[in-house]
Amino acid sequence: MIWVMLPAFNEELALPPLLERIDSVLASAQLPYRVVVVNDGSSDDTARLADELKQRYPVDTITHRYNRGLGETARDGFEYVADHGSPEDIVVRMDCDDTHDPSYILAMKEKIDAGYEAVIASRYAPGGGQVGVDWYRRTLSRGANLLMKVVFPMKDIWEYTSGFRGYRVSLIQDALAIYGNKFIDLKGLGFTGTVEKIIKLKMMKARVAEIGFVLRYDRKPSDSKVATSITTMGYFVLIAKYIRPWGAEGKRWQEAAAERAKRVYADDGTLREPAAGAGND
Ligand SMILES: Nc1nc2c(ncn2[C@@H]2O[C@H](COP(=O)(O)OP(=O)(O)O)[C@@H](O)[C@H]2O)c(=O)[nH]1
Ligand SMILES: [Mg+2]
Repeated sequence: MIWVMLPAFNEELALPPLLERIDSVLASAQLPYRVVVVNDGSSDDTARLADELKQRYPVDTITHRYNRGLGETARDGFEYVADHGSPEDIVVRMDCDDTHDPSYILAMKEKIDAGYEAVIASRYAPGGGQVGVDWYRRTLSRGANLLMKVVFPMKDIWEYTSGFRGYRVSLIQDALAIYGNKFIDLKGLGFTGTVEKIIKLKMMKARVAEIGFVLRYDRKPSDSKVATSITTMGYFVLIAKYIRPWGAEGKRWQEAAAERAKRVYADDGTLREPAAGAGND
């Protein structure tokens, strides 16, 4: 099963065409799927449309009465999939603004089937790029990603900030077992939680791959909801907190993460199948 998780804040224009595209990609590949729309206190028609779309597509909804921001929205979506999914399922989190082409889900699945636990759709990987992003945001984003690469080096990973990623559900289940409510801890800081997640998965020694992806910002029908200044500040908080996880909690995380890596990976670094995800119930 493929779970597609969509954080949605005032996405009435993008949601219906995006669901149609997701269905056309996954149904024609004959992959069973469910979409989880996490409506984050939208003041437009997102809630009504999401309910209506349930009649045509396999959709579950989670609703925040008030806007809580992307961190809490993603957290609730991941917890939902961890609770309702099986360890061998895949969860893909993508933006709900129709700038992420769902056909990349197939390439993500291929990587996960080949033994990776997380796959990042990356503008900076071969074949990647972006259309319609202005010079200021391109530069800011490139700078932030290079900074993250220096501070939190990960082999072959160049895009730490991408919101378009796929994961084995067992990885998310294990991450929640280790970090609990602190899996995404930096909540009110714009998109910081997206980077935090990959840092925490890195601590678990998860095998992470990138695939080239073209961000189609020119397709975005609504304004951006990202506050770049808050997110930039968030990255510095992230560095201070996680360059070396501190204290008793940091030590406990590192031990649990290392124990998990030993359980899930064989000595040659490949996943032990099908044991991944077992043992956390
Ligand atoms: N920024 C922001 N995005 C939210 C919030 N709640 C949900 N989202 C969703 O998070 C995703 C990322 O936001 P988006 O506007 O696409 O950012 P951008 O593409 O980087 O400019 C979209 O799917 C939003 O609908 C929120 O409170 N703030
Ligand atoms: Mg977006």
